Amino acid sequence: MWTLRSIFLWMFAAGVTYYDLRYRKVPNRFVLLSAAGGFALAAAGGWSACRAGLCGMLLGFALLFPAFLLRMVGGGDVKSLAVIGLATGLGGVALAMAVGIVAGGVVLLLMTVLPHAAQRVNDYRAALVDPFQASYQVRQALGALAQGGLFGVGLGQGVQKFGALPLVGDARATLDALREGAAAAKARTAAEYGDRVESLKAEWDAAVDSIRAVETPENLTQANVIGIVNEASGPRDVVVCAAGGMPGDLLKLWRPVDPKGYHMEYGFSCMGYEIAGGLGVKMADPSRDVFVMVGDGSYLMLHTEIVTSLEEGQKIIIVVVDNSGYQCIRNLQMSTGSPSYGNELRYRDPKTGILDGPYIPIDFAANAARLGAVAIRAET
Ligand SMILES: Cc1ncc(C[n+]2csc(CCOP(=O)(O)OP(=O)(O)O)c2C)c(N)n1
Ligand SMILES: [Mg+2]
Repeated sequence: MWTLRSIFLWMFAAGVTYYDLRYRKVPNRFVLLSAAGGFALAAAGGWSACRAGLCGMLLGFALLFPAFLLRMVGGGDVKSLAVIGLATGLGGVALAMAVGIVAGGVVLLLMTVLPHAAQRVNDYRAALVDPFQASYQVRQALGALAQGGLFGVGLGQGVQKFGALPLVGDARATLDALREGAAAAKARTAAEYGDRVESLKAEWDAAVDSIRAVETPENLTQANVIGIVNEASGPRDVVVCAAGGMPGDLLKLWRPVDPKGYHMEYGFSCMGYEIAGGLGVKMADPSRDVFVMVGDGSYLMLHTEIVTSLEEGQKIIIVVVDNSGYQCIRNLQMSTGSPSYGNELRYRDPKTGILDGPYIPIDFAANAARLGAVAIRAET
């Protein structure tokens, strides 16, 4: 039968269950509010009910407090039994305690006969302490739920990455908030971590220097060209690139100074973007020199915006690195077990019937000059 008291007890039990599962603790505010409700229920029954309630509360507290001191139960358990006692008196506490013991016994029994289930419970409990090892999945699941309510943020829209805390928000606003928060908290990188980053950076800088250094001027590598162009550019100038082997090499070897000095179309890595994109970059800020780094393959795909740049009177500096074809794709092709085929700019050999004749000597400087550009050929 529904009485005020039973409704109160059910609501209290639901609240405790919710807080315990969600936050693993029962907040004091909730306990105090419930205690006030329990006391009101007792007081409504007159002085004797009030006395019974207070006795129930004391008994509830006394029964579990030693177990709390022995770390067998949590503080929330003690407080909850005290509130139940307040609302129900001595008999209610005894009943709640008996039910609790039986339920605990059943759980213990289940954990003994189903050890893998027990393992999962332990993993869940450990998830916040040790997010890796066996608790990894649980931690990830909690992360997935964290921002999206009970159903998470949705299939395929997870925000967690290995070893990271998920955070959803507008990237710029979130970074600002993090920066302010870190400054307010006076957060500092651990000294050992900073030292490690510094030594790795020094190691990397030395590697870049040696890879960029020209050893055989008559046979420049792409890395050499990147180094030479980088040295020739000013700190505010912009390098533009999109496809081929160059973006990967630029990422490793170019040293940008200005935040706007490095413009890569590496979302789609679309061949042909380079010169047209470089013109756009130049028009966006004519005060900067723009260095378009482009492979011969990409140049062949789209170079006619040279004419547009002349039309618009916008100077762009185009550096074509000619290696006779789609060499990065040829590398991929051969690294997956295929013989070299169709990726180099070669004549078809009538004897073999395939494109394995001599390289086609393409005069890119002449091509650009014929379009009206000032063209310089670097013989290497
Ligand atoms: C429009 C377009 N088609 C095809 C590709 C695939 N693709 C990526 S790099 C590349 C070859 C680029 O040749 P090149 O510009 O000479 O650079 P290299 O590989 O020689 O460094 C190809 C075909 C692409 N990225 N974009
Ligand atoms: Mg090429």
